[in-house]
Amino acid sequence: MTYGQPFVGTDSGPELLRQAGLRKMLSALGWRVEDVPDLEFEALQLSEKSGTFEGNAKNHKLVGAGCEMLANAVEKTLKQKRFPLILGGDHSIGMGSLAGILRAQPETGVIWIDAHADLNTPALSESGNMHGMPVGMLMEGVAPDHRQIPGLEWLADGPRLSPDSIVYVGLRDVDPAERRLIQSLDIAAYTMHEIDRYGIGQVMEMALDHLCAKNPNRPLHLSYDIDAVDPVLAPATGTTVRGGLTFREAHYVAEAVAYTGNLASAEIVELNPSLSCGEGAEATVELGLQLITSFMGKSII
Ligand code: 5AB
Ligand code: MN
Ligand code: MN
Ligand code: MN
Repeated sequence: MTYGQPFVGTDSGPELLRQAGLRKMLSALGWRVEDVPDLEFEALQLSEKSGTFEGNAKNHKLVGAGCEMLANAVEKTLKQKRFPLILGGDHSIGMGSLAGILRAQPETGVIWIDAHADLNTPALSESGNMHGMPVGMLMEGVAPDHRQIPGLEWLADGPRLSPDSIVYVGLRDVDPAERRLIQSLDIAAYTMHEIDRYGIGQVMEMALDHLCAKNPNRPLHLSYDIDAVDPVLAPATGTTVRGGLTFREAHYVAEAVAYTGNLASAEIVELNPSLSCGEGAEATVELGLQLITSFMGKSII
């Protein structure tokens, strides 16, 4: 998926992670792996805005078609008691992942690691880029009427994410409308400021506690946007923001989530090797692979 944002190349993430040895690494950790082929949804024409909805959502038909396929695949995988490891692609795919997860396991808690809140909707977004909308499109009290948005009609009657079922870690570039929603809905957000103030250890403890205090066995979904990591370490992504997670902070987040034993699904998104030449691209893919290794359960000793 690249249609949720303006740059070409985000869709090569999965192939580069495979080439970098993802399958072998997962097998070495003890996973039995089925590598399903990439989802094909591009038979549709690139769409200009159609429908009567308020605001802007670029490529809504294509993004909607891809997300619908992903939602079905994720729901099926979870119902088979298997672990969907979702490779992006830009973060608009989060809509598909969340929709499928909520259908299979509505009690899921979501950990959103990102420089951005991705809480926009077509009416709120200034860019119209759908990679900034995956959380907003699924959240109770925020989501628009999907019946008005061609390509997204399938989302109209699905379960919604409750504002207390998500925690953000790593935020540092939040739009004014998103900030108002985070405040009014009282969403747990650990920005870079809290990470500086409390340290990543305490932040992850608070974040996981927020999701799991009432239900220690709650299934968790990790959505890892590589732009959460500092652009010095992860330059090959479309929306870099300075002042991000360090190498160890980025890994600590993944390790802390793995140590809960509750991780039920995960996605890594926004790798775009074509946006950085040579070493930067390779380093970003390598970092992505290492982060996957950490949240899929690599133990340090
Ligand atoms: B990403 C912005 N809030 O809506 C918007 O990379 C950026 O998936 C969205 O986190 C970034 O266009 C989306 C300005
Ligand atoms: Mn994102
Ligand atoms: Mn982001
Ligand atoms: Mn991005």
